[in-house]
Amino acid sequence: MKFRNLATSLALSATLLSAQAFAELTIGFSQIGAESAWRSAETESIKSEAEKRGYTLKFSDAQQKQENQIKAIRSFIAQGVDGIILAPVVETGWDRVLKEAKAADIPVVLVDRGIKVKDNDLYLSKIASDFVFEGKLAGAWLAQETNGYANIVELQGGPGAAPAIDRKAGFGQMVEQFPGMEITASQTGEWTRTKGKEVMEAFLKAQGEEIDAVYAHNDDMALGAIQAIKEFGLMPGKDILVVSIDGVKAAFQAMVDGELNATVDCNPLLGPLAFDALEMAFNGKDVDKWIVQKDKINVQQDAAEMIDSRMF
Ligand code: GZL
Repeated sequence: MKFRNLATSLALSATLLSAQAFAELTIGFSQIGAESAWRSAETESIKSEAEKRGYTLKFSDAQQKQENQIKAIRSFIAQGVDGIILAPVVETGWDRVLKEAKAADIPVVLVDRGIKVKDNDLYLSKIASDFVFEGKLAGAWLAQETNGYANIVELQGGPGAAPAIDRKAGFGQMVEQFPGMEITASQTGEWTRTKGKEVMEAFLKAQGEEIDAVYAHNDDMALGAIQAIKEFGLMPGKDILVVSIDGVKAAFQAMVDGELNATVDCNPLLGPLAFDALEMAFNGKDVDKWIVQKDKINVQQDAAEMIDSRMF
């Protein structure tokens, strides 16, 4: 059923509408891949919520490639899905395929990352954290922890990804307030433990004990860096402070072990919000353009009492 017709019919006969009507709907979900524990938790949240609400979910794993996401969206359009959920791997290059979805009256909800398009009407809503704020929280914590004096190496997320761009910007805006803090090296670790370890090994080879802290755009890269620091013969969390973002359970364990100092929350459990947004659109209701997730920082001293209640 086409989106506009569906909205009209639902608006006219909302009283007759039963939950059953939604259960007949099909949603396409274009996921980036499975590069991190955070990403896997998000995938599970969306799959389990679709099952709980009785939707048919068509899932596509893009293996980190935008062209695969664009192919998946075109396939969803050809199959006549009722809605699309997109986790966009990078910020740009979406205008054309989203115009095709709009022409087919298929609403698109962005989860966990934003995009830059000429017309923001090309997507219904973005359900994501404020990554600039997350970077600022990490920078503020490190400034306080080091009294504003630190040589910092940075493990960036994937090139062109909104969280990588904004987490770098937010952290940099905070750190530049302190003349004694300097980012001495910054390179992508591609969101993964393996690449994060590899890049940290190179940083250690070049700068060794000059490094006071590492800032990683996600926990998986931080955990790889921790391994590299240990193999280099230094103590992560003590000789080199480690601060990251995501708040996954493995990061809390690293804080319990004294090897990670702090991690900023970033909620991956976006399934309920994504389907709520689509259902509001199906009912002809307005949806906020950005449904922002509130984040906070988690520190080592609280990790032991918090770890068992972590949801991802
Ligand atoms: C953030 C999300 C990022 C996570 C990483 O919303 O896009 O991608 O921080 C993941 O762990 O790879």
